[in-house]
Formats: sequence, C-alpha cells, structure tokens
Amino acid sequence: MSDAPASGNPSRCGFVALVGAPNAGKSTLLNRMAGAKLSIVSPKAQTTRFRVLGILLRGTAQILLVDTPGIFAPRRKLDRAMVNAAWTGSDDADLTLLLVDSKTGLTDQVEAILTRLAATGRRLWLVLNKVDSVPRARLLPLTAALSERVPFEQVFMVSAANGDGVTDLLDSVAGSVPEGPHLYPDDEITDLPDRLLAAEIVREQIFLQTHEEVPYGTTVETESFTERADGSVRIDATIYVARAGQKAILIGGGGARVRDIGAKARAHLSQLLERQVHLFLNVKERSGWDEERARLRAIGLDDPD
Ligand SMILES: Nc1nc2c(ncn2[C@@H]2O[C@H](COP(=O)(O)OP(=O)(O)OP(=O)(O)O)[C@@H](O)[C@H]2O)c(=O)[nH]1
Ligand SMILES: [Mg+2]
Repeated sequence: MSDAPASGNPSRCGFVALVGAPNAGKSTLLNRMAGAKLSIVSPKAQTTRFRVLGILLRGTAQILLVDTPGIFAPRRKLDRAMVNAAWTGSDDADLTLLLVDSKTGLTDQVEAILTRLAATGRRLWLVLNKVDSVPRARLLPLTAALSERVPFEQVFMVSAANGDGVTDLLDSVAGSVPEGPHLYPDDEITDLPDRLLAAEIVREQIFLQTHEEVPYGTTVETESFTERADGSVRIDATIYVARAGQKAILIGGGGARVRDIGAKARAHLSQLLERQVHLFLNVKERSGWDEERARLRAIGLDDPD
C-alpha cells in the first residue's frame, strides 16, 4: 500500500546530481529546491567541499538531490578529493543537472566539464542559472553553444536566488526519477549530521568574512557536541589554518574577527537547530592539513591518491 498512493501515480525515487563549475549556484539551488538551508553558500569559488544530500518529497516522488563541490583543475590533495567527490556524485546519479552561470557562460572550466560529461553518455539536463542577472537575449545563443557540445535531454532557465523557474524544474525532476520505493524516510531532509552542519556554518562565516588565501587555508572540525539538561547544546569546534599569518588574520585585533565569526555562526546555528547554542571556537595552526588524509576524512572526503 505504501508504494501505491491513492492517486494511482507510481512511487518514484532517484538520485539527481547538481554539478558545475565553482560558483555556478549549485548550493543556492539545492537550498531553494529543498526549501531549507542544507549547504553553505558564499560569493567565493570552491565553497562546497563535499557532497550534501537534500531529500525532497514532491507528489509521489522522493528526489535525492546531491549538491557537489565545483569542478576545477585541482592541485592540493584537498582539491583533488573535492573534485573526485563531485564526479562520484554524478556517476552515482540517475540524472545529472549541469548548472551553468549564464553570466559567465561557456568558460574553459565549463568546456572541460562538458567534454567529460559527453564521454559518460549519462542522462543530462542543462540548467542555466542566474537568469536574473543577464539580458534574456543572451540565453538562447548560450543554450545553443552548450547544446552543440553535449545533447541535453532538457534545458531549464532558472534563478536560484529568486526562485524563477525552480517550480517547473522540480516538477520535471519529480516526473523523471525512476519508479521505485523511497530510499529514505519521507520526513528527513538531509543526511548531514548536526556536528558536520555546525562545522560548515562556521566555515561559511570564514568564507564570508575573510579573503584571499585565508578561507582556502582553513578547515573546521567539531570536537564535541553536547546536549545540556536545559535543552541547549554546547559545541566546541577547531579551526585549522595552514599558516601563522592566517591565524593572526582569523583571530583579528583583540580577537575581534573570530568573535564575530563565532557570534554570527552561533546565531545561525541556533536558528537551524531550533535551540540555544553555546559555541566555542579554537584556532590552531597546522601546516599541511590540506594534504592530510585524517583532515579530509573528518569532512567525509576520501583520499584521492
Ligand atoms: N544573481 C544571482 N546570484 C546567484 C544565483 N544563484 C547563486 N547566486 C550567487 O552565486 C554565488 C555562488 O553561489 P553558491 O551557491 O555558493 O555556488 P556553488 O556553485 O555552490 O559554488 P561552489 O560550492 O564554490 O562550487 C553566491 O554569491 C550566490 O548568492 C542566482 O540565481 N542569481
Ligand atoms: Mg556550493
């Protein structure tokens, strides 16, 4: 009975990967489609470092939407692990949505992604994002140029920022995932553990409040996450930085920067976890963390080598 809803529509369920160049708006679109903040967003490239699952219910369909790190030419072990995670997300999916920033268009990065996607022969849809920020006349030539390289089953034009076109995309995705039973409980919205969410919300503030190499030289790990008798939660997190100079910037004069990062992350976390949060941040210098397997494993990334 549970797989045969009253409407007569069959139960559907499938993995749908969001892939694209860094900064295309993948995480913004995941959050918009899920109607919840699941993945962190910043104006800087390479914000997302691991796959984030959004579990969406639409009619009789369960859409398992996977946000992935942006795909770029990786150098550090961390970067290679991020890009591997993105390709694995696409390889494991029933359907891949290639997200392209319509403002930056067909860049070398997008070209390289298209080449690799074309070789997989997998189901592929094109989603042009940020249509709020370009003249409409630019969209058709861009679609034509992209479609020349890869045969897309369908093309959508959306604004993840203001929601334009997103309902249409959701309905189409819901209708096209394979028939089958739901793989996750329908009342779950993600598989992201609260400890990892806490570390990510701190990292989001670092991406928003620091610049140049500092955000890229930083990783955040939750050391302890303790529920208190009064219903509040105490979170202790370590911010690892690659160099002493980065530590000084992150701490700021008189500790002002890290205090602000902590205050904003705490407020945001209280809202997401729906309870009072006590957040304690500790900044540690650890050169070479971005080549360390244990640091990658802490954020759920596999060693790429
Ligand atoms: N104008 C406009 N900006 C957008 C839209 N979608 C996302 N953005 C902005 O684009 C920037 C990058 O968004 P993200 O969602 O972090 O992009 P991403 O593809 O997940 O980036 P990585 O995780 O680094 O690969 C942010 O500043 C967003 O606010 C959109 O539809 N319109
Ligand atoms: Mg992202």
